[in-house]
Amino acid sequence: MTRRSLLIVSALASAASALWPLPTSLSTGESFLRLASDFSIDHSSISNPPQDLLDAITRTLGFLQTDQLGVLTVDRGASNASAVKAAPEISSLKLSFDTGHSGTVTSISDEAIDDLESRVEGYSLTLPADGSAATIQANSTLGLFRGLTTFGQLWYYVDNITYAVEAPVEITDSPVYPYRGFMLDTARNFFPVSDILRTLDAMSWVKINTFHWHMVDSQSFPIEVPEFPLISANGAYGPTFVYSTADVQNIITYAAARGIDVLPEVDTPGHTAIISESYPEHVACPQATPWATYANEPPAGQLRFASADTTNFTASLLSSISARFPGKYFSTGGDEINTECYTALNASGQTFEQALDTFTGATHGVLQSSGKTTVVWEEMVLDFNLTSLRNDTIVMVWISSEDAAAVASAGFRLVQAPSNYFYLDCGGGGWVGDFPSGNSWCDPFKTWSNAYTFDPIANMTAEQAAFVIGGEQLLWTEQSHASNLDPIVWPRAAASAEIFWSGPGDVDTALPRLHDVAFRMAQRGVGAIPLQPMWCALRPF
Ligand code: CP6
Repeated sequence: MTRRSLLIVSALASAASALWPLPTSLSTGESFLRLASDFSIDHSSISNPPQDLLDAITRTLGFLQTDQLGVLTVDRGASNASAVKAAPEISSLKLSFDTGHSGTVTSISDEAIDDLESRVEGYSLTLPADGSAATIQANSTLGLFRGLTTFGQLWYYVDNITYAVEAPVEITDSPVYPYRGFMLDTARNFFPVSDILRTLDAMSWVKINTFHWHMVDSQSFPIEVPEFPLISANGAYGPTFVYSTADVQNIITYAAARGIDVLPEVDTPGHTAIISESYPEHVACPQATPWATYANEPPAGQLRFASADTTNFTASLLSSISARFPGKYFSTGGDEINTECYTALNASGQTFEQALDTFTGATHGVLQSSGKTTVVWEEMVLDFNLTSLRNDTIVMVWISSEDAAAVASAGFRLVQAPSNYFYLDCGGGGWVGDFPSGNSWCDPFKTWSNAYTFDPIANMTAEQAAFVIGGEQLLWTEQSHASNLDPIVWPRAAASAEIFWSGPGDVDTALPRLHDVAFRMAQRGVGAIPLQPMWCALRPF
């Protein structure tokens, strides 16, 4: 037997094969268990359970009947029919708070949008082998929810039997990093709300807690802003390609009930050409040619950030949009600001950096005064010396993982979103005929295992590492929309979900577990792709 086949065989016989992300501490046995036909999840020790927790319980019970063997998956012990049939039955999972819990019950939704530092996501879980009740205990509603998610990964369903293969199970679990995200660009191509909701479900199954929503860009402005009605009327791809205020609310509520905070992004002052369709006075060099001189992607055009009027307009636009999001964080972008386009402004006497500093101070100021913490792309820290950038700003490192140390040294908390590991869209080598060649960020395609080898604190001192708050995989959507959303994202985006919950892992032992993630996603209605032919798991070589 090769080393590889040994790994696959041993993974089949290990409960760790089913869990993603791996818990902090896990012990398993080798006993089969079955769910009794009257199995229930007992929340009687929680007074006034919030509706979102009750709904999560209902969904968990549903998964126990949907995660059927037979598609994308392997035997998982089912062929041992006698062991399955003879297994002890468990009839209850008891949820309770830790003895230290305050007794004040909030909700998954309220806790999901708390400050990152205040979020409590840990839990402990036991699954005894003798059929006595399983338990999940946590110090928060969000923790109970994370525990339910893990519980749902312990079971398989076949021929009307729901069974587990490795009781007893004991888990104590909490995330290594507070920020675990996924970014979706809804400006290059539009995604119907239902596709976003399905993505949120899949995110929650791997304990991703932040939906970084890159809502708008130079190509389209699909968000309805009641105070600025022209902006989506003229800026969306069409009247049906707009997220209404009700749609946005629906997305926020759906996400929060699944432990996910929405981090909205309105990229400024670059990536804003589309605003010229509604407010031409605020956009410099619209449609300038050749576009490649004035922007990294067509069309050219960015906010006149040296203008006081444009600065006020932008502050007011950001304030209107941010008021509809209950979370604490708001991204103002700040990537790929074009200097040629700035020069074309002929701005009176101010340097690029002075103008950007004033603009940033004003736009961030209005967000901060309404209680938001601002988020920016790395250029705002590494390319300029902006005195107005408050030091509680969170910085997204994207150009290269090598830039993280410098951001940390500058004293900013950072999210790891490096294009060389975490960009999900790369592989086509460009999307429009004249896209610059040799685009090393985006080539080659990032496999799940490439993403999975990422070390969040590589080449950092302990002091720098303390600034890393987490990471995310990202989908820029020049080449995707609803038709290929699931397959381009899943299960690959689960790679960072595990790295930032559990810490870096081992690719060989991750593979069979990720195969299980893909299987469950497919069974639950998300079009995850297989990572290998089924043959590899059924007939280890
Ligand atoms: N759009 C915006 C993009 C990109 C960024 N910002 C991007 C840059 C390089 C690659 C992929 C995407 N399309 N607004 C960078 C943060 Cl390779």
